[in-house]
Amino acid sequence: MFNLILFGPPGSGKGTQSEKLIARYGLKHLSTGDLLRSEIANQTPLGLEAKKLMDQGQLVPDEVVIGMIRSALAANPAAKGFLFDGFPRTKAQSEALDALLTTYNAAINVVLALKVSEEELVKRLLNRGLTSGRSDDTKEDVIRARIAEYHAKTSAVADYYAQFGKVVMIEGEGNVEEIFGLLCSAIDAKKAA
Ligand code: B4P
Repeated sequence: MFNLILFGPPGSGKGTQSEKLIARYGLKHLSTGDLLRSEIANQTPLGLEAKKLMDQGQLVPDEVVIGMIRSALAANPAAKGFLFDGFPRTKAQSEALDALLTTYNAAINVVLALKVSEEELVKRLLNRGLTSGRSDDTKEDVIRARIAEYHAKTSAVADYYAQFGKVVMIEGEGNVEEIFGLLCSAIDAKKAA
């Protein structure tokens, strides 16, 4: 199995690049943001609770997202690898993911961390908010709160994986194809190592 984490702040291109990477490498895409939005669309109790937090730019509790990932791994026994998009977002989620993968005799092979300036993030997300129907993309104060959550809780994920030498920083500003090329080069180098 080849498992990768696409890491970065909100709006850094994780969702955009994930679509292209899964097509190239045949990985199963697991996006906790997409899983949560599907719960919201189905108006499940979990979705209704998650929406309140997401609309304020806050993270959903660790137990909830870890449970979703546990189920998704169990539901895809034939996957040749996973691309984790937007997960893990806290150190506790990182440790839980490592423990879960160990039960499948697997591990995270690489963490690709997209680097984008805060002004560019805000610009992209407000722009997406014009068409996406995502309520967390329409208000600048909510977008800034998401970025603050990222600095407070999520940037620790990169530190956690850096201690195992698994993090590769990728310049996340530029055109989508150029950035995709940088990501592919990093994956190919890791696979060849
Ligand atoms: P997510 O769904 O993960 O979304 P995101 O971080 O906002 O965006 P992403 O990074 O995927 O967007 P992309 O750049 O592709 O999270 C939403 C919320 O769910 C969180 O705030 C949280 O509340 C909750 N949540 C999710 N996972 C959780 C977890 N593990 N634990 C707790 N809570 C969790 O796209 C952004 C825009 O940029 C697009 O319009 C795109 O077209 C554009 N773009 C992309 N690349 C570009 C480029 N190179 N140049 C210009 N524009 C670009």
